[in-house]
Amino acid sequence: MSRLAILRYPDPRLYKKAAPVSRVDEAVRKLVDDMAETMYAAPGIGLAATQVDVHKRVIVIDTSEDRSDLRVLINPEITSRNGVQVHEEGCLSVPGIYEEVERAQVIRFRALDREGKSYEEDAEGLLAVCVQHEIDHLDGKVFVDYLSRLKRDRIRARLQKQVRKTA
Ligand code: GNR
Ligand code: NI
Repeated sequence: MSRLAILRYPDPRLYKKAAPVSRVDEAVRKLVDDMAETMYAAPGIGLAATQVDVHKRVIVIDTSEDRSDLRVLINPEITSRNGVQVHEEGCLSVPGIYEEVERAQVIRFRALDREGKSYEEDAEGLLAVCVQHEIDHLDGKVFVDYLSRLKRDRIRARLQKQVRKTA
C-alpha cells in the first residue's frame, strides 16, 4: 500500500466531476487500499478519490472511535434524505478550517463495496454528514462552497499564505 498526496483548496482539480467506476477490478481495489492508508495516516474520517487527484467515484469512510470500521463506497447514490442537522465540518483538503454546514440528518444510500457487490445502508449523524461531504467531493464540491463569499475568500487567502510559507 502507499500513501497518496492530498490536494489542497483552492486547487482547481478539486472542482472536477468524478466518473463512475465501470468495473471493480484489482486497480480499483488498489486505489481503495491506498486511499484507506492515506485516510488513516492523515488522520481523517473519510476520503474521496478526487482529493488524491483520481477522478473516479470512489470513497472510503471510517467514523468509528477505534478506526476498525472501514466503509468503501463505489458509485454511491443517496436514495433518500430526511431532516436537517448542522455539524462543524473540516476537510483534509482545507486544513485547519472548521465551519458549520447544514446537511440532511438521515440518509439512505446505495453503493458498491470493495468486491463490487451492491449494498444499501441507512446513515444518520456524523456518518450521514461524512457520506454527503464525500459525495460532494466526487461532484467537484468542497464544504467551503456552502459558506458566504466573505468567509470563503478569507479561507482562500489564509491557505494561499500557508502554501507560500511551505513552498
Ligand atoms: O476527517 C474529516 N473530518 C470531518 C469532520 C466533519 C465533517 C466531515 C469530515 S470529512 C474529513 C475528511 C475529508 O476531508 N474528507 O473529504
Ligand atoms: Ni473533505
